[in-house]
Parts: sequence; C-alpha cells; structure tokens
Amino acid sequence: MNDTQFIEVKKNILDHNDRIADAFRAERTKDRTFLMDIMGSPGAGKTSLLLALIAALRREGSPEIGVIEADLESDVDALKIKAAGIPSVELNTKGVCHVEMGMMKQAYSAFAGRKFDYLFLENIGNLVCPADFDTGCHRRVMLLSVPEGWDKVCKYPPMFGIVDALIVTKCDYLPLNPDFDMQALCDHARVLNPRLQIFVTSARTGEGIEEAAAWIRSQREEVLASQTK
Ligand SMILES: Nc1nc2c(ncn2[C@@H]2O[C@H](COP(=O)(O)OP(=O)(O)OP(=O)(O)O)[C@@H](O)[C@H]2O)c(=O)[nH]1
Ligand SMILES: [Mg+2]
Repeated sequence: MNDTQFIEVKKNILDHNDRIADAFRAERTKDRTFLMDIMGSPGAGKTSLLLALIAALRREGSPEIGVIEADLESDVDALKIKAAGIPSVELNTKGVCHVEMGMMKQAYSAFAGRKFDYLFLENIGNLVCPADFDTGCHRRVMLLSVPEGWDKVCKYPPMFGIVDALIVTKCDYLPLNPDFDMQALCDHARVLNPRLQIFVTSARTGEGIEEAAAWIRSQREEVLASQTK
C-alpha cells in the first residue's frame, strides 16, 4: 500500500501570501496610493535609481512619496532616502532573502496612516526569490545593470517573466562593456514577457530617467482609473 502524502508547502504559502497581497493592493488603490516594487541584484543601482526617479516625479506637481527599504541587515539605504527628504521605513528581514506580505504590512503600518501618492518598495537585492512573492504592489519592475551582463536574462528567467518593466541601469558603462548586447537582452526578455516595457537609464547622467518617471506616472493614472470603472 502506498500511503505517502505529498504536501505542497510552497504552493500553500504562496497562495496565502497572494490573498493578503490582493487585499492590501485593493486598500491602497482606494487610498489612491500607487505602489511599486523595485527588484534587482545587490548593487544593481536600486537606491540610486529611486532617488533619481523621485526627483523626476517631484518636478511635476508635488506628489507625496514614501519608500520602504528592505535589506537583510542595516539601515544604510533608508538613511540615504531620508537624507534626501523622503519619508522612509527600514524593513530589516534579518537574513530572509525576499519580502512577503507579513513584512510588507508591518512596514506600511510604521508610516502610521500617512497618505502617499507613490509608495516604493526597494526589495532585497536578489534576482531569484522575490519573483515568487507578491508584495501587494500595483507594478513590479526589475533592474539589470550594464556591469552584470545581458545574459542574466538567460540565467534568471522567472524574474524577467513576472515584471511589468525592465530598467537597464548604469548605461553610462555601455562604452566600457562592448559585450553588453542590448538587442539580445531585449529579444530574450520579450520572448519571456511580450508585454514588458524596457527603459535604458543612468542615475549618473540622467539618461532615460524622465521616460521611466513618465511611465510610472502613467501607471498610477491607469490604476486610479481602473477603480472608477
Ligand atoms: N556609473 C554608475 N554607477 C551607478 C549608477 N547607479 C548606481 N551606481 C553605483 O552603483 C553602486 C550601487 O548603487 P546602489 O544604488 O547602492 O545599488 P543598490 O541596488 O541599491 O544596492 P543594494 O541596495 O546594496 O543592493 C554605487 O556605487 C552607485 O554609485 C549609474 O547609473 N551609473
Ligand atoms: Mg539599495
């Protein structure tokens, strides 16, 4: 007799997380807060890009913007964001390699009811685990920096498959990396994800920042419009 039971632990955990994420997202839509999850490898340029994007978003109107900074350890990034005059909460995962909804809700509650037009999550630097966990955001983007190499799209396909936008960062390094094949990156990424938006940016020179910020504004408008339908 075969009495082996298979327990789908991962599926159950993810389903539970997804349900909480859907409810959280709906609440934030009601509040008119647009949430965006920023993912990418350690050092891909997440904090630098965030600072550049927030400066660009602030050039039009005066949106209320907040940031949740997730890290395995330290408050280095949260302090950088605060130093730029942006409300920020440090989400210290104590070694966990992704953010899930229990953490997200706790971090959000630390803003004590403050209302935002845009709320960004800088996820843990990791191209693998964060792809599995819905963080309750309206849009998810991933960063790939030029020094990492275009072939990461072949090695970490799930992340490329689930995001709304790919933001190539540190494009000022392109002249130093002649083997970075932008066309191959875009072709492979669009096979994995045909609806993917792609931006090529540099937080150092400002290239592509206005375009990415305009897309973020348009995504917020889209989310808010979906609520009034
Ligand atoms: N040349 C160049 N360097 C950049 C750019 N963006 C970030 N950097 C540098 O890359 C390094 C990492 O940038 P961060 O913004 O801290 O990257 P991160 O992804 O937030 O890093 P972690 O949070 O530690 O994973 C820093 O030395 C930045 O100055 C860019 O567009 N061009
Ligand atoms: Mg950072």
